[in-house]
Amino acid sequence: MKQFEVNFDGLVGPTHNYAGLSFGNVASSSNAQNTSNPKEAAKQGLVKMKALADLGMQQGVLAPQERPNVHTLRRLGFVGSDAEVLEKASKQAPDVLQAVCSASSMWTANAATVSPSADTANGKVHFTPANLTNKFHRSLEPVVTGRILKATFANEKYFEHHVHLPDNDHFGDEGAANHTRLCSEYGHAGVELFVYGKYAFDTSKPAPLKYPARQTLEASQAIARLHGLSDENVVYMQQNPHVIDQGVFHNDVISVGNQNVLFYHEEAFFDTDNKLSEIKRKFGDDELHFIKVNNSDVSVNEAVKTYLFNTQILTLPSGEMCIIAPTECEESDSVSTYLSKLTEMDTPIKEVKYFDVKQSMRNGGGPACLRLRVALTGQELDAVNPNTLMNDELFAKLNMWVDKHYRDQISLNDLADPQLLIESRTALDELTQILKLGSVYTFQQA
Ligand code: SUG
Repeated sequence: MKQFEVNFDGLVGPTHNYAGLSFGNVASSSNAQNTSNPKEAAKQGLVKMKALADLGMQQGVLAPQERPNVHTLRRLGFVGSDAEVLEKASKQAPDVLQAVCSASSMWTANAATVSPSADTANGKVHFTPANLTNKFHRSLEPVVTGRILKATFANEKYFEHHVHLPDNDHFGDEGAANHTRLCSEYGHAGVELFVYGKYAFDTSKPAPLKYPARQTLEASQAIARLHGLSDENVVYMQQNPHVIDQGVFHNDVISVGNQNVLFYHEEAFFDTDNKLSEIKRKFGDDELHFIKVNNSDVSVNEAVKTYLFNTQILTLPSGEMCIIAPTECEESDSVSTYLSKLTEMDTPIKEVKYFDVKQSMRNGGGPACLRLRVALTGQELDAVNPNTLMNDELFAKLNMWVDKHYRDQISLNDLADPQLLIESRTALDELTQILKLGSVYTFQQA
């Protein structure tokens, strides 16, 4: 049976900017107010997608969202023409305007949690968009994310789509950023790891003190129920509250898994030894590699700065694994030394490739944030909307599309420019035709 892990990367939207919206995400706060480069950002993302396709990987694209989100401004009481709504919001509520302009849907690791058919009770691939309740700007994503996912994975014979969890901090869900899956082969049943930051209902349990825990245990349990996962194939692990307080706002900033490899920092988890034993027991007899990085090699602070764990671990067609890392890792002495040591160790990881995704990194989004992993069988892959799969032709088309519609620079003052809204909608309307998504955007449905 053919089986694949397909990475669906988020295309960076035309309003990419630095607004400092994510308390607890150090890069987002420290780059607030900087001028952004949307065209460069989109192209950096496309280069990564194309490079992975060229490595022989299956690579997909997920469309960005409509921003500025004028519909939300109207819901908040701003009235008039679109230009008047933007103008009033910029005068009366500039922070709200910035939030509704965020291109944060590019980080598709937060788009949804996905369970492959080998793990689910009804043998379908299950998708639940993340509600992202912890951040206002991100809480605006799930409805349209659901439409984009349905337009990409439309065939009901293979794909099942759920509504996002109730929009409340008790069920705060950040999608695949707090979920990973270990397996011997992508098409075999695996162990799904759900990593939560806090308990929602029992506040006597450990929780971070300085920064928010965005994912709750209760949200993770709800996703496992919705997807029809068996208890024997699920492990719930708590993130170490102290690392959340050091800027590890998602688990994928401190650990990453692929097939039989779990790559993690020694401080990543709470109750680590017990949880690793549970994973081992549930994983069964096949070979399993726990690759632990010690503080003496890379500190938590350096991991947050360089995104050593926000790397993609890919299984190449040769069977060897390769790490896709941001250039920030190459520029750090301790991390680059560690990574070259890692490729010599007795693990399946044999190669590191560095990519420049600095535009995204400045908002706290590394290579792994930019992608949603979907493990598929050959038949399921054939049922995916083929216009969303990367190849030479789509790469050329999307680069031309970016050249045609994107600005070189955006500063926060530009967000109220009604022309930006027109440019953005024109671009997205054309994109839905390139990717053959149908009318997924609210402005197309009016
Ligand atoms: O949710 N940053 C995103 C980064 C998401 C990274 N994703 C993963 N770790 N999987 C966030 O904090 C910043 C936007 C701004 O400040 O303009 C932002 O939304």
